Amino acid sequence: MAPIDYNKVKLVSAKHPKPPGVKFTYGTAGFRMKAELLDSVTFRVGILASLRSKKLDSKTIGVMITASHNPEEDNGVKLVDPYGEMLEQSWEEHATKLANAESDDDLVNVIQDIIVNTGLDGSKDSSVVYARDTRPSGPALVAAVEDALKVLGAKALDFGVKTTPELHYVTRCLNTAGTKDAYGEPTEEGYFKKLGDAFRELVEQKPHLSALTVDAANGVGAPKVRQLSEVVGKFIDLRVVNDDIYTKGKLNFQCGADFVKTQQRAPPGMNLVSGMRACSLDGDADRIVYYYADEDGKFRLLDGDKIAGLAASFIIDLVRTAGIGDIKIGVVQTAYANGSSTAYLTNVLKVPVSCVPTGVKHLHHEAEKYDVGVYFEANGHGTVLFSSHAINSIRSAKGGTPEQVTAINQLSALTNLINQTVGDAISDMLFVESILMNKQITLRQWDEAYTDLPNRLVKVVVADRHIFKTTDAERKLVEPKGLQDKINAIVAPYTEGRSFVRPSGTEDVVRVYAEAATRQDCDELAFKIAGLVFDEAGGVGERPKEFL
Ligand code: NG1
Ligand code: ZN
Repeated sequence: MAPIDYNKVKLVSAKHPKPPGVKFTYGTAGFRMKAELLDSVTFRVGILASLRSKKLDSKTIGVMITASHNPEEDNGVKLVDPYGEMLEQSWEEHATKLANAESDDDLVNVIQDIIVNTGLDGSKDSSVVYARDTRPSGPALVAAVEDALKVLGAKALDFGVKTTPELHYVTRCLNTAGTKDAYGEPTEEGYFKKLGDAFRELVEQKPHLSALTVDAANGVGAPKVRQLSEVVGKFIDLRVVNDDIYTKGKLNFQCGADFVKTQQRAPPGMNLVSGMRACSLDGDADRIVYYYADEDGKFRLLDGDKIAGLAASFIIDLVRTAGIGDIKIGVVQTAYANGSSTAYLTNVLKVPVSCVPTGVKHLHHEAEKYDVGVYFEANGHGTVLFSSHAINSIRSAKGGTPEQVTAINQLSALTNLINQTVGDAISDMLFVESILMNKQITLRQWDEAYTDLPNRLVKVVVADRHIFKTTDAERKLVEPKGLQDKINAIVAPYTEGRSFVRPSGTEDVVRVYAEAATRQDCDELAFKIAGLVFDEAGGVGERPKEFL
């Protein structure tokens, strides 16, 4: 317990000067940009983490240094709240103000404003746990966080090189240790043990499947999947590729979940042949997509929507077999979900589906409204949340028949296998594998649930993406005025046509999404809308040739 020494804060802050003229925004994934611009930001996020901890009775706050699927030269930093959730929204504004304070004096003023506005006691103890992915810029940014924690006298817990979901996990474990909600051992061993035990429970009696090739995006997932293999290797043969975390320039380059999803092809060099089972993680291992080649060698993607469908159908069956009534199951998607997936969930599984704006926090909050809330972004980020009502019902359920007992045990194992804090590629992979093993189905059989509508995502570079304002979970533009009517007119003639436009929260671009009944129609629609946006809303540079 000591008051904040503002003179010391200024002295240390002088070693982490803000690059003049740069405007930082705490977006959907924290701060994210070229790593060379992030030193002052990361220092200040360290300060904010300590303040947040002081505000929350000295609970431990998490800081993750990663830029996920972005190129290697980027980095980013975000805060994790005590139970592993994303930073509370009202604090995003404090983060942005701190990051944009031009001078050391301004910084102190902003800190004092935050203290007054939030009514926190600056002399309280604080505790922060931090981790980073494998980016070369990571260690220097960690040092900036450590400088901040030192000057504020915060307890600093270095969790080392970890996946983003591991950091969320450990934050929750640290804050629930010794309570009735204890989430697990606050160590990496504890994380793997929790997943491994639950996975064993789900698949122990089941015949094994063929090997799974895991593209680790040359990122932190590579060593972690290998560690996982030591725990679950008896049940599943994991073959890690794109595991080079040391050669400069390889992270996320022509590999990883984002590459596979956006390019709709396997990473070059993988040699995906018919019969092979494969998946790709992203650079911080919080996203996963599956894929295979059909009999003709054609690439087939099983993205986040497909995972949501598989997960929901499995859980619905288990709840039914277990005979646990009064459990409301729902699925949460964004506008990027393929129209066929929404139709499958609604018409075949007959499960309620909500659509929310892009960004994990929106999905997470909506999923909390269900007893079992399945949420996935099409890009492969997602998880399943179990409410305390669901967990209590599962724990207290007593099965009569052997089928009932098995279903109850499996549901119980799922509550441990699935990361309740955030989408987690490693946990999701084990979840998918356990379903496939239980059902004894191939990727192709999983894929047969429904056929994706052809879809395309196009980026448009504009002078100011902030002029784009959306409504209806980002499916309609309100501004620039009149643009939505023009989009509607272009979409109208296309069979099963759908398109929407929104500003990206992580890149300085506007995204255009389109889907339609055929690949040709879909591409035509996407490039017509992209052309419209470019022409009418301040397109910058040369008009891309493919725009119509
Ligand atoms: P933006 O850049 O706001 O579209 C992207 C992804 C999101 C989410 C965030 C955070 C798409 C179309 N968008 O957001 O789903 O994952 O990054 O990483 O995939
Ligand atoms: Zn990620």
